[in-house]
Amino acid sequence: MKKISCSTLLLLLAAGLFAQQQPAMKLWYNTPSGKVWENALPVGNGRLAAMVYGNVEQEIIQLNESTVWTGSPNRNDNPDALAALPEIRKLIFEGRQKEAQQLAEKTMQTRKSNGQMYQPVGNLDIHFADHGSYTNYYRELDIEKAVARTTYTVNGTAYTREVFASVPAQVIVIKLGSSKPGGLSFRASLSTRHKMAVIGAEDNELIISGTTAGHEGVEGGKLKFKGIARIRTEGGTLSRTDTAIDIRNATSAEICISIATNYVHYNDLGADADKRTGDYLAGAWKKDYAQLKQEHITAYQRYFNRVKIDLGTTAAAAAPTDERLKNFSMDNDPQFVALYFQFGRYLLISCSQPGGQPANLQGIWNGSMTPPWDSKYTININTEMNYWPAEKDNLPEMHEPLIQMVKELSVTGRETARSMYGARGWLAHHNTDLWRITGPVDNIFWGVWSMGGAWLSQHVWEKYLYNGDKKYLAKVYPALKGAAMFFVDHLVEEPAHQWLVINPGTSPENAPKTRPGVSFDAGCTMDNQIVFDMLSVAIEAATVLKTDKLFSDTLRAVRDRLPPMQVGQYGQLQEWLEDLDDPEDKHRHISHLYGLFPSAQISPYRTPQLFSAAQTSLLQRGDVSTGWSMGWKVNWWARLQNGERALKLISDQLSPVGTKGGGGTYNNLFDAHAPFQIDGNFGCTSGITEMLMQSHDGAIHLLPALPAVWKNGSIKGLRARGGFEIVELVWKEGKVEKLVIRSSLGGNCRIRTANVLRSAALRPASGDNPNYFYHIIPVKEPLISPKAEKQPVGPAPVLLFDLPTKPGKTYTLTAK
Ligand code: FUC
Repeated sequence: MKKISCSTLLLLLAAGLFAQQQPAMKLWYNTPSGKVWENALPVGNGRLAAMVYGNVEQEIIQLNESTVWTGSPNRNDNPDALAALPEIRKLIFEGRQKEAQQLAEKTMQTRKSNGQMYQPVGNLDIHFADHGSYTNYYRELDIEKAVARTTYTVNGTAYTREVFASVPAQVIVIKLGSSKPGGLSFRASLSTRHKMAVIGAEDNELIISGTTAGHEGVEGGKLKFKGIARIRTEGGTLSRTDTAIDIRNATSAEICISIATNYVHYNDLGADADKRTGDYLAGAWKKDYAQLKQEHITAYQRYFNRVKIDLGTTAAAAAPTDERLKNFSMDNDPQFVALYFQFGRYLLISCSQPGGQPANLQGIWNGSMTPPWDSKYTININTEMNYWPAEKDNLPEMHEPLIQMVKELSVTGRETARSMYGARGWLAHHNTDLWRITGPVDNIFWGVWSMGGAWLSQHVWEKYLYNGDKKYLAKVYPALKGAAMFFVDHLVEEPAHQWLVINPGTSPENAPKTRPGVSFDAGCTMDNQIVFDMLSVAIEAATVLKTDKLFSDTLRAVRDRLPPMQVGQYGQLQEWLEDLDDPEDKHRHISHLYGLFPSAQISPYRTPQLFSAAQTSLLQRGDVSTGWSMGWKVNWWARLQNGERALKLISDQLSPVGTKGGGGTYNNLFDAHAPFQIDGNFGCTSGITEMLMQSHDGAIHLLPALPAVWKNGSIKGLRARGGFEIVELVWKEGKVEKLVIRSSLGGNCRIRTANVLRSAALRPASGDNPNYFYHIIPVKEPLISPKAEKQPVGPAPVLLFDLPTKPGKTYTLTAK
């Protein structure tokens, strides 16, 4: 038997004790948030959200409602684009990119709104007069229940507070308790920074009502919001000032917060905010706290409990969350990765619910009236990243708001296609907002990027690859068709090779070193890759739905004329049509690796040269960067089947903000760009999943990028393309021990793994995977610079098995 040292034994004992005493799925702290928003804990129900500070004397519950945005229905196209477009294209093809960009600044960039701002509603402030000195302080966010809790003791009396945001009740609920009967006294009031809002108190209610302002020339005063915080107590007295409610000597109190707006959709503000707020409150008020809490937990766990993860637990897991964050890159704390992974799922459930708004740059949590980048939707990476975990981490319902947004953009973007490009179909540029604007915004360097709608459309198709639901596909098909149609009209022939390219295009937010400040170009690699995927998706969707045969033929003919990917002089995947990459470039965007992830164009098995070139590009760009960039890198390293490097990126990202010289993570585990941006949370959650299971490139790949320190573990409930659910995946000493897989659609289940698996029906795989959801759309052979050295990075050897499945059946495979 292997000898275990004394210290290891102690460590194991501590870990064991910890596992018994403390459920692992909590963020917890021994100190209040103070004034720091990024210390506070987020709760949300997809429409309402709160940041809970857990301060003792002066508690702050910062409130959001997802449709409280500045402005009103508006468009921001620049119709001068159409006349200028031929000249802009000509200048670019002549190599006069700078002049093209200058002309576009005058003619293409919006002269109207650069997008509106997502704003907070205000705060519920709760003042506890005599709680200046306290002991036993503790606060937590239990992500298994979606409840935030604060406890402490003052003069021998234990105080508790709980906060949650309920989906079924559509309110935020707060319970304040005291261990001593009559021991609870506080003053509650609302505050806001909205200029056009009034706050008052009536009976047992604090009330706020107002409208948001205009911004960037778009009319304000139209988006109406209303909020009510209603209080009831057990014992004690209630009194009022004009704007505050005082509770004296109660034993406990409940505060129910209802907020609503008049927003119906991007073009309709016809709802009655007062009635909505009142109706939600009336419904919730009929139930007592225990019932509201139980219904909330049940609704939440319906989603959350689908996935369980165990990467092992060490003694490091016993420390408070902020300590673990500080220590993560030094310690071995695999449970922290599991917690962070599940926190990503918690956040998605809490900020993106069917029927609501998609997660914006901050999800749904924003405390600022002028948030960074307006807290809108940046669709050249950030919004897409928010939804990478949705399907594979078994939260397909949470994807719905994004799918709905694509449908809406496919309407608003039609006019942009027509008026700016003279094209059929639709597009969105690199940003949108609550009003579904589709014109170019912010800055000429990044605004004129016509691919936002097409990238988002990939999500619409991906959803079908997971659910196989043709009725769903038929409903979304018009949006997919329109996004592809736009390219048929918008692509132009470039003079050197007669390839069809996007002109003007950019490689998002980057420019070649030789052209500082000039991002304008034609045929940028990411543009080519997205066009390839968009045309392919429309062809596939039409084929599945048995429609539009002629249109599909047109799309195929166009697709055949797209540029191939190219390997440049340094062995890198070229970012631009010409070999302009700088191996010292550390830019946060590595857009051309879209082909590696989230797309599946680059494969170690099918396109080894591109696979190797993608790795070279990634190595050249380096590791530490903004939070979201590191989150993307975790996914890339997982796709490159390098678990150690993926873990290194996780540890760079899970470092206290700024300590590694880039982004990082705040104490509340929000990702830091910096500032806070939620994309990195979701990107990393997706990356952790990709390390354990991938389902593209012809097969379900088990443990493609497992780092050595996660050598024993299990995951339950992941989803794979083709309607498969990984009911359970268990591994020991780095090898798959057991796989339980459920098939909802039937068909061949091809499994890629490093070790032999057994079950009665399992056979060695042969030929192409006959399962439609795994069929491969080959890309063109790459062009390779004669200067590029051969850099083979072969993937680890793997085995392939085929398992014929029937719908609704579950199969168990084991190593022995
Ligand atoms: C893109 C990124 C920035 C930031 C912003 C919201 O413009 O390049 O880093 O994430 O979106």
